[in-house]
Amino acid sequence: MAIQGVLRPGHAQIRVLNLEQGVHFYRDVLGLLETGRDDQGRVYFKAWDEQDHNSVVIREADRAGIDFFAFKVLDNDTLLHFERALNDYGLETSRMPAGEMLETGERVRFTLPTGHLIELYADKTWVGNDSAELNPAPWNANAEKGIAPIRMDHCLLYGPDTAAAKKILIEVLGFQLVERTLTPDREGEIALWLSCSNKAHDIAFVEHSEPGKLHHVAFQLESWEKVLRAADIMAMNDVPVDIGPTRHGITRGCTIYAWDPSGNRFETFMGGYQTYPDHKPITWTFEGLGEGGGLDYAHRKLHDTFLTVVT
Ligand code: M3P
Ligand code: FE
Repeated sequence: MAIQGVLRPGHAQIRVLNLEQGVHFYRDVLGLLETGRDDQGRVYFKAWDEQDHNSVVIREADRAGIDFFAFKVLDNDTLLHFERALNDYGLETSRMPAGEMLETGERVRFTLPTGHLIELYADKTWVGNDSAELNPAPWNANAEKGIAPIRMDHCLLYGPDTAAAKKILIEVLGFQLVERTLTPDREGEIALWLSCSNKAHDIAFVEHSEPGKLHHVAFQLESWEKVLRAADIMAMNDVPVDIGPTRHGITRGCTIYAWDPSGNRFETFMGGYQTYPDHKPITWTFEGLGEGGGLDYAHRKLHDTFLTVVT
């Protein structure tokens, strides 16, 4: 088995200002499947082709944003290994008990220097994707409801000291740096794209003075046609679009950035390339992010909202 350690993004808990409006958006417009509600009032969703019980959890609160972002790890030995490695590195961790989130095992939590709460867990109930276990069809009716992404794919987080967060993800959790954008003086890094797999990224950061901020949670689609169909569905449902449909130069993802009814940005995208542990990181200058097309290759500009609108 080649993929070990941290397997993939597992769940994101997102705050919404109105729960039923949030449910309508995530279930009926984005097209996630509702998989449960708990006694804290949280609503759980999964994308149609995900196998585990949940990947997006929403909670009503008086401000939007992200409560935590989690990665699934291989097994419980791996979870214990990372817990100890984080502690040895000097980071405090705590454990959330099994069942605190529906159908989810114990979670190890820690806070990155950027102010983001990150969780690791090994167990979540397998529910499958509603396809036959024997000789399955390539898709089923769930793949056509709303925008219907395949999976929750990655997030982009804004906060201070992204250099320290990068060090933890690389040195403790085994991520690799795939792309980066330099600061205008080229002395430091203003943005980082990191992978725990061979996706172009599983998590990304932009340097920002306020801690714990969310830029977007991203959802993967199968094709450019489906990205354009997503744009149609957004328009039909009055979803405010930020950028796109276009392509990012960075990661090469073909994308739309848009906002949920609470102002949390989300991304629907397809493509991007595969990375491998022997690849070297790609570097962009600050001008490259804007005029060089890193953010928006078609329009080659740094949209104002990119650096200023976060939740
Ligand atoms: C993504 C992605 C920028 C590139 C962003 C890339 C902000 O969000 O999913 O590929 O330059
Ligand atoms: Fe993204």
